Amino acid sequence: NKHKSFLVWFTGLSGSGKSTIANLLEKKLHELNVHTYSLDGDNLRSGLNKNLTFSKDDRNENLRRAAEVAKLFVDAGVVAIAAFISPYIKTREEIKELVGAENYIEVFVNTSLEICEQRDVKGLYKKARAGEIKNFTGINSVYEAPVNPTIEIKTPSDSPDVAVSKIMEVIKSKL
Ligand code: GGZ
Repeated sequence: NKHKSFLVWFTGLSGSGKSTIANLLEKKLHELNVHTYSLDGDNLRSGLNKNLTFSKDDRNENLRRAAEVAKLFVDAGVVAIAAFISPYIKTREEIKELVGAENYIEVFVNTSLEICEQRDVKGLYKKARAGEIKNFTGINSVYEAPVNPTIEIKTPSDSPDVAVSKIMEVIKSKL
């Protein structure tokens, strides 16, 4: 049961639900005996990328390294799942080029800033509003929404289950 491998790249604001959906997608793929590896700000910024800040240059370097690592997994036959804010259109285009357009599935988790800020799971929006965090995406750093993502998830109207169904619909022919 050898499957093809590719990269599912989630983009969206902090607190948009990227990780929740990515984790549920991973669970679903495991049920289908598909090998996956998940990359996100938490596991990369605490190790490989711990020297990087949230300046534009450092975000781009964070994402470049993430994409290079994802590419290694894709080369190894593993489905790579990446969940990063990845706020710039140009950077996402570079990632697509790096892994190859045929291997790149972009999932835009479209949750409004208002809702992300209401949720404020980690209290970071509050800190950003208070000026305690500089360059916080959506507050004082830009988020460039995808114009033509492979898949767009709208939360909270799309539940995590619905989101995973939408993604599965697109990737099932690749498995
Ligand atoms: C955005 C920040 C910032 C700033 C810390 N801006 O909700 P979280 O906590 O877990 O998700 C955010 C995470 C974003 O890291 P990424 O590697 O995904 O970002 S990027 O793609 O732009 O490189 C948030 C936390 O890091 N965080 N400071 N200033 N998010």
